[in-house]
Amino acid sequence: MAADCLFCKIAAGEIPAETVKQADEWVAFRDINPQAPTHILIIPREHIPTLNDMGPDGAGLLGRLLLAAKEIAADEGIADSGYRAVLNCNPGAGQSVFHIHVHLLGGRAMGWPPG
Ligand code: DGP
Repeated sequence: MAADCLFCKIAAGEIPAETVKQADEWVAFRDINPQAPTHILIIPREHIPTLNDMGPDGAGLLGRLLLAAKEIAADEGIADSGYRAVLNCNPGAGQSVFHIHVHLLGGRAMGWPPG
């Protein structure tokens, strides 16, 4: 756990969040500033600042985060209508919290390319 990390504190239960699902390795909770009717963040409990900090040994964890997004999309009723699972890396891509997280967004039509 990184002492000054917001998402480490959420994962540890030190800062409240609306948790929707969790497992040994990850926690999923609703985004405080939702960009779609469903907007959930899936974070590893382990502190990893960005995707750039992951090596080949992170492949399993990354896969399980995406599979968690798939399961939660089904729970939220957006699996068939469609959803997006995205991971922003570094400020140029919009990352503002430096503890990796998958955004699960759905419940509305989405454009491409993203802004
Ligand atoms: P990103 O910009 O990709 O790093 O996404 C960070 C997201 O985290 C952003 O959509 C807003 C969300 N967020 C920031 N602070 C909090 C918080 O305290 N609680 C919750 N639930 N979400 C937060």
